[in-house]
Amino acid sequence: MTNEQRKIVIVGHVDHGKSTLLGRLLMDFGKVPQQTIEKVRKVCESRGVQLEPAFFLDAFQEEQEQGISIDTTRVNFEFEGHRFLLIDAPGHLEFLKNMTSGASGAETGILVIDGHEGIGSQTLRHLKILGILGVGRVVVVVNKMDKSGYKQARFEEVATEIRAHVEREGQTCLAVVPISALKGENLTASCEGLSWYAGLPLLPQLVASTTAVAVDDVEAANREPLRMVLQDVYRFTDERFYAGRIISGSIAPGARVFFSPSGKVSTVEALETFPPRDLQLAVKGDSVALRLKDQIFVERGEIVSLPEQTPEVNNELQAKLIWLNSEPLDWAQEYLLKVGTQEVSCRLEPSNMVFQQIGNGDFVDVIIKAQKPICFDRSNSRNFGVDKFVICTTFETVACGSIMALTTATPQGAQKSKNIVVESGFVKREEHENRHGHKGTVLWMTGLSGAGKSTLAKALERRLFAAGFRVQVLDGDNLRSGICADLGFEPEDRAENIRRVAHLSKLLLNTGTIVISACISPYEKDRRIAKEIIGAEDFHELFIFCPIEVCQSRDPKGLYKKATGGQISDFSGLNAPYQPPSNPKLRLDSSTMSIEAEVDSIIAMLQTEGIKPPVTAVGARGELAWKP
Ligand code: ADX
Repeated sequence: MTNEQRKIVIVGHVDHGKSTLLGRLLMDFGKVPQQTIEKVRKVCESRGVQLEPAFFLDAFQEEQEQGISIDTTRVNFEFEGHRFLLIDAPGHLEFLKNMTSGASGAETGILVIDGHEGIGSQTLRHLKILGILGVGRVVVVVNKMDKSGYKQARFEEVATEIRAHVEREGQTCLAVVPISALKGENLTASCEGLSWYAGLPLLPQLVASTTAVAVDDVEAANREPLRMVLQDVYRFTDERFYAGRIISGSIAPGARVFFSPSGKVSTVEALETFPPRDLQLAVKGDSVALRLKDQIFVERGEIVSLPEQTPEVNNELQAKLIWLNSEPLDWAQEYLLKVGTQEVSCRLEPSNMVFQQIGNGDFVDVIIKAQKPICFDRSNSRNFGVDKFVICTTFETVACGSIMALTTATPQGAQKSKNIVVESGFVKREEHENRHGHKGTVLWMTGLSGAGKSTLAKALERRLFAAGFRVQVLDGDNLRSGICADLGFEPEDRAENIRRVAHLSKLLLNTGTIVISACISPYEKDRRIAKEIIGAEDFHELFIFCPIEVCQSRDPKGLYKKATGGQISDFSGLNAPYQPPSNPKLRLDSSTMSIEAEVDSIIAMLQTEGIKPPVTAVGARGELAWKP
């Protein structure tokens, strides 16, 4: 039997048939003993009621109350060898209050709508619940098609309307499927009434739209980024113990750990537990205390991660929030923001700047302005870490939600003078490109200091130059001795550095040049802004990877030595974050690849992007230098 399953969250009003659908799936495909089904059937008969799928679910709930453990909020079933776990997400406030405690781990959600009644405020509420749970992909089920006479026009009407709503919420509508849960129609196969429907029935559609993940795959869980929330630091005699709970990934003695937001680093010497036992690996859910090689000063609230997979740090975040208090949200009030074990004062601002009244149970997109930087992860399909939060007053929890993204100051927003009129009509990029006989583009390298960005940039520049390309390297150190000489290494200065490099890249790109930018660019947010400035089509992110130990042993400029000796603060990878790109165009490991092989991979990538060297006056391209 496969050890994989597909996790799906299901939302929708009970009256719209969510229970009927869950009951039906449990009855038809669940691993429920026949005798249990028979028992329920008999009870129904004795009471003179017909066995309806929803009732079947209720009967289980009753049994559950009597101590038989069938959890109706997590329905397991199997269809054609595919295992499913449907997680029921109720719409009530109690459930939503608890949601910050754990992630569903589901990427896809099912939204059940009564096709007869159509979309109501409840439907939109359920859609927003999916949003807040970080479930971005939705399969909509239009139920009770039997009741609405299997009318195609009615279905299309509901489908068009719901697709628009899903998009407006920033989610993806994977499919809209007409069904009758009561009759079990179009779950596995179409039926006569729905012969006009061209799509897949619900279960094959779910197989097609979702990916199976291994159940209890310890290795996979270990591959998740480490996130440990620090609860306390205990001192016994001379030693400090850093106690907390692991909410993602795993940790073992010998691991190098990074504390955010303080930026402190150390190595784990041992994992201590109470009562004491010999623990060589602590995983998600474990509460442990770390004994570290160094006695570092950090406080409750910090997040422990690996140095190459740090959480983000910012004091402004964008979030989806549900208000959970009878007192409406007060936009002028100061609240307490809690993320993991971090607590910080904050104010809320509506993302759309429309300060409307937000009452109990209302959803709203907000910008959270915290008084000091906090660490967090973004809520996404694989929501692994510190991506949920609660908002409190001194007395109670008043809201909870998911962190969606960082706020980015738009380039226009950063403009000081309002009296600027942008000129147009200059020689166009295509004209430059036509003259030079090749296209321009930007190769944006990112990686730790000492990873080999500058070395690779020089070798690549040579090869491209020999092949006849116009090429320009923008090297971090060199720019910082000129155009960026006023900047340091605090997050704000790095952001400004990267903004300038991005604008320089864009200017050069407009002359049809191949731009090679070689800056650490450690923050994902800054690289994202660079991508926006340059344009996604021309922004090729190259992750020049190298284990920090190797960078440290290379230490070409002696900076690692200085940083570990305490002479440099904010040093990327040591006492300042390096956030590796999650989806780079190329990842080159400079600790295992030769420079030639790295250049070859970049050239091969450019070739697949349709970038060719120019034809020279004698009619040949600079192919020799160009071919990988
Ligand atoms: S970035 O973070 O803003 O992209 P950039 O690439 O321009 O950095 O500059 C990094 C270079 O500055 C490094 O190669 C290193 O030589 C030097 N440097 C000096 N201090 C630091 C520091 N605190 N962190 C990182 N690099 C530093």
